[in-house]
Amino acid sequence: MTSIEQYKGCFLGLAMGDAFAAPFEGGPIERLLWRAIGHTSTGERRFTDDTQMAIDLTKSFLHNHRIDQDHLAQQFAQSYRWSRGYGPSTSNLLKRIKKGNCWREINKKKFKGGSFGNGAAMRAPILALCFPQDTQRLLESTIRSAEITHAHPLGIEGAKLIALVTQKALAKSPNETVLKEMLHLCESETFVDKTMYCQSALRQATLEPRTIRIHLGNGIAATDSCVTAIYFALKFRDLDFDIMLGQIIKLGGDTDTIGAMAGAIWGAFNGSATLEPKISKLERGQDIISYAEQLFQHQSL
Ligand code: F2R
Ligand code: MG
Ligand code: MG
Ligand code: MG
Repeated sequence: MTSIEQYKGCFLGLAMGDAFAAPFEGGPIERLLWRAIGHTSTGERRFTDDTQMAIDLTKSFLHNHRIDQDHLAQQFAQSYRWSRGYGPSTSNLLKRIKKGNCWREINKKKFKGGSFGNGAAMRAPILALCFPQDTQRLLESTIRSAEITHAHPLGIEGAKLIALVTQKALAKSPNETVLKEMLHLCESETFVDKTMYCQSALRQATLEPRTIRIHLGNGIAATDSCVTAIYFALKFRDLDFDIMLGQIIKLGGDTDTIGAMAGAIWGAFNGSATLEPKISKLERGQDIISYAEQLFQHQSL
């Protein structure tokens, strides 16, 4: 039986992985900017687009009891602030929805077939909190959430993998079972290859950052970050959150998003006991706990 602590651990792990690794995302310019705007006026670490979209997804689900794409698109757009560090294509899309454009008419325009960034995957752990038991509903809802901003098949596939692994983490499934189910779900050669690499890497000592960058990736594309995050979460599932995040920070690249996805899965396995003492360092930490509690209570409706 999944516990309230696992729900809180999952949401806090996502927000803390995001906020605590955000200062290390990208190159020198991004890091300099985040140094200037990365704290609240009361000194907490600000979260980025990853957590904001997870909150939006939570609010929309709690309001509709399902994934209503039009409502969710409006929720994303109304929360948009440039200072959360959204990806360029998502940023453009949300600004246009805010001006009254319909998401269905513009979400495939910038890139033919839609974005394959990791923006749909970074909010996907929340869908496992919405649908902790029913895998088919989980995957259908993940597609509906992803389609708004990340209609490209690889953007959707990454999101489905993160949602599935979070659901398996809530059930405390063994790593081998998780990897088998991932392979069953994979549709593209890239995700199959990376999942198989992850499977063999988990049998070895922790890989060097350079090796992970080469074989699994550390970039903003779903194919360069989702399996990377899953590797960290499965490797560190019985170990310390801060040690895992330290390794993700050493990897560089899209640290906030790899931190958010790995953090959420880690928290779904381990619960919130070691994360809650750190909430005073996190922007809106108490709100994050409250959203996790509301999602937990929603299961019994
Ligand atoms: N944007 C950032 N980080 C930079 C700034 C961070 C700094 N802390 C600050 O605040 O200033 N992070 C965010 O972007 C990443 C991806 O998010 P998302 O929503 O997936 O972005 P987007 O724009 O949809 O896609 C990202 C880029 O990928 C390339 N791309 C995507 N689909 C493509 C396609 N079909 N064909 C060609 N290229 C494609 C484009 O370059 C997109 O701009 C997350 O890390 C989030 O945290
Ligand atoms: Mg971000
Ligand atoms: Mg298959
Ligand atoms: Mg990022």
